[in-house]
Amino acid sequence: MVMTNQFPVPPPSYSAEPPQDSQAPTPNDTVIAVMGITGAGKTTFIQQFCRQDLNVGHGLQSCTSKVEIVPCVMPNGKKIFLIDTPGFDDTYRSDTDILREIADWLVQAYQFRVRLTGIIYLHRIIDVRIGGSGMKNLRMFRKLCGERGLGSVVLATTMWSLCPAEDARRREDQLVHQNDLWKFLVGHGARVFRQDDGARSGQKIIDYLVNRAQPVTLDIQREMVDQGLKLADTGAGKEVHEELERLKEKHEKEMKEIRQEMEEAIKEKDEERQEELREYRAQIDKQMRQAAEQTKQLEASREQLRREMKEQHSREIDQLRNEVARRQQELETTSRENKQRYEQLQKEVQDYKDKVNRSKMKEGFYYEYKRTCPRCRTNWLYNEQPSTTLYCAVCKRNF
Ligand SMILES: Nc1nc2c(ncn2[C@@H]2O[C@H](COP(=O)(O)OP(=O)(O)OP(=O)(O)O)[C@@H](O)[C@H]2O)c(=O)[nH]1
Ligand SMILES: [Mg+2]
Repeated sequence: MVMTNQFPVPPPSYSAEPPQDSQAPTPNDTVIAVMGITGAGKTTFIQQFCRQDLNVGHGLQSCTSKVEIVPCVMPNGKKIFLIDTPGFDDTYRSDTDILREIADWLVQAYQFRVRLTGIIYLHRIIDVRIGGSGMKNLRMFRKLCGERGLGSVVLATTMWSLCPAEDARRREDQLVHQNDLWKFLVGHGARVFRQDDGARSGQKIIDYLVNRAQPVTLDIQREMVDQGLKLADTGAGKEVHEELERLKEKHEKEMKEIRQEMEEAIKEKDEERQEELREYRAQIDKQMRQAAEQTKQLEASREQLRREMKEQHSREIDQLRNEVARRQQELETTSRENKQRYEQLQKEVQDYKDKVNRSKMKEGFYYEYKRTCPRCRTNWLYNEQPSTTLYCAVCKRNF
């Protein structure tokens, strides 16, 4: 069972919402968040423990688009909660959306005194270099966590079976020793593991965090709850905000170029070029409006964020409920139609059986052939057409 963000025991000092799901994490539970770039293997990692089908991606697009709370029972019977998170640079959602989703969950958890036992940051060892997306995820991860909680962080590499061991070891070494990669995190207490043996290596990671048992408060939780900062003023928020500013500058530059090119196209009476530029301008205009909307959304305080996320989640839950209702209806219609078809087929089978019987009854009639002995005039009856010769038992001779 996958839950949405709900917490059961509101602490007296906060005006949080009432509990809605008794299975949601409580302050005494072990809760571990799994983060990393899209396709790093977060959902696969979690699926190994929870014995249920989660949404594992098989294409190039991002798969997990929401924070999902997955209760898992470990082989030793201990129940823990693993938190699946969407990566930044998602195919379908903006970084602002992802940050709002993650920040809202973390802030709520902190308000309900549910603290993370640890965070696992996954990285694909098959990646030859860490591209823009990987760097962004790493930066966001650092900003969300801050320095103080890094002792409860595990940096783990996945997909060892997909590349030569020598290459993998070299890349791992580079990750650990390169300044802009994991060096800082490792230097502040993060531990490096290999997720190279499915549930077994995964279990070692979980055991390490559980045994360490040092719940962590992340920077984003301190910033938004203890310091009352708006999302845009948190470290992670600033990171996204800066990128939106860079995007804005890029858009403005593009608009300026479009205007210049448009003037030339008008001068040259180049209608085709003008049309192309109009379409391009409409596209940039749309992107500018979306970026402005995202900048506005970053301005949310934690209360405002909670309100908006609550509305968003309740819309999403409504949509999911509608989907359930639609499929339920389809199931009932199919089952009704199948029942009708079943009954119809049953009737047809019976009809055919009756026909067989009736046909057999047709064959059940017999015709009596009567032949008379030409000599003694005795009448003889036959079920089947008698042969041309007639034997008369009275005369004891053939005719
Ligand atoms: N060989 C191998 N494949 C893996 C491993 N981990 C994940 N995969 C595969 O990688 C693909 C992506 O895995 P996911 O678990 O969906 O990745 P994710 O991090 O949840 O991705 P998003 O939900 O998009 O953020 C899937 O096809 C998995 O089967 C691993 O350790 N080894
Ligand atoms: Mg996933």
